[in-house]
Amino acid sequence: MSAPEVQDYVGFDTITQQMERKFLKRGFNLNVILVGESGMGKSTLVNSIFSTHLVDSQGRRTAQEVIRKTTEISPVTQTLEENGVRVRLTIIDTPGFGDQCNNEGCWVPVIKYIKDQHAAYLARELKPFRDRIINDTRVHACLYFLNPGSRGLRPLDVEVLKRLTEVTNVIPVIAKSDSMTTDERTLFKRRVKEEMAFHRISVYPYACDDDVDEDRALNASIRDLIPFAVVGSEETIDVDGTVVRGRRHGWGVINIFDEAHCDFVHLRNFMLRTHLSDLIEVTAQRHYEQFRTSQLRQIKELRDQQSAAAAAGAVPPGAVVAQQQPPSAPLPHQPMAQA
Ligand SMILES: Nc1nc2c(ncn2[C@@H]2O[C@H](COP(=O)(O)OP(=O)(O)O)[C@@H](O)[C@H]2O)c(=O)[nH]1
Ligand SMILES: [Mg+2]
Repeated sequence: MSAPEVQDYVGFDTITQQMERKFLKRGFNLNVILVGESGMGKSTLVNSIFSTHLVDSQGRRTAQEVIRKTTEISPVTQTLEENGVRVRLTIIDTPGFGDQCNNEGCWVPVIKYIKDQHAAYLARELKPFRDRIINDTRVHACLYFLNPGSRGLRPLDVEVLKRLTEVTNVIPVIAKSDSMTTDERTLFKRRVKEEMAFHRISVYPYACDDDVDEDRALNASIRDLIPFAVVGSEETIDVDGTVVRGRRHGWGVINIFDEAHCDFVHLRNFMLRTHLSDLIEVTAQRHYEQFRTSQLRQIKELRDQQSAAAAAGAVPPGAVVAQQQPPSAPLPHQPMAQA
């Protein structure tokens, strides 16, 4: 009797295709928060980055704006599509940030919003019967707009950036950089880098995540560009028969896609082409993980205190019953009601 034919090829190398198919079917969420004074070109920049890929609920491409005037922290979700890949993009605008005479505490609602999303995710994760897929509203990136009129980081920027970098991936940009000369831009970038180093503000991408030489080289070139000097425009202009997206000045046209004019293309490639999945991954592994650990530790400490008090007979029996509940309800950071 002959031996059965041995099939050497098993086929587990198709795992990448299997994962890709699953990933494409599910799609994914990208949540970006905009922080900066009003009039800094936040909405214009976001529309410049994303608008050409917007599709409406029927799957049609639309040229509609992502977002316009804002009076409160307002997330707006749109669907983007490219070659069959769908991204649910949520832009969270923060209105008039730092516009007041007294800006003390103006960052509080922004930080609260970001932590609320972490808390909501944790609460859903800790439910006894978890949803198979948790809708991810965690903020993956914060575009922080620096005023081109300032000579570097203002005290308010330092305060806000210190707090923001603790909870999310911050990408600083110099707003309306067409208002600066190239020398001013270079000087501004250098100052901002020095000040961030001095105040120990670490923005995305983080040096500790440079796993392989390839990442190291790419991330070094990105760190060199940071803060990205951007120019936004929603207008297309005809320049000698070529249509460009840009801004017309008396002396000529700024083409926002021209690397010699600004860093717009670098920022867009960085966010969407090279670091999109890393932004999402780092959010889960670094920022959310830190939040989760601190929340669960606080819950444990609270329970230990209650147990100690109960053992000493200082807590009435009702309180001991509360302590036996699952940890989903008593999160120390309570999220706002979710839509
Ligand atoms: N010079 C210049 N003006 C810009 C730029 N981006 C936007 N603007 C203009 O600045 C004004 C405010 O822009 P907007 O995007 O609404 O600012 P937001 O309040 O930060 O969202 C508009 O008139 C824009 O046309 C830019 O990069 N350079
Ligand atoms: Mg706006």
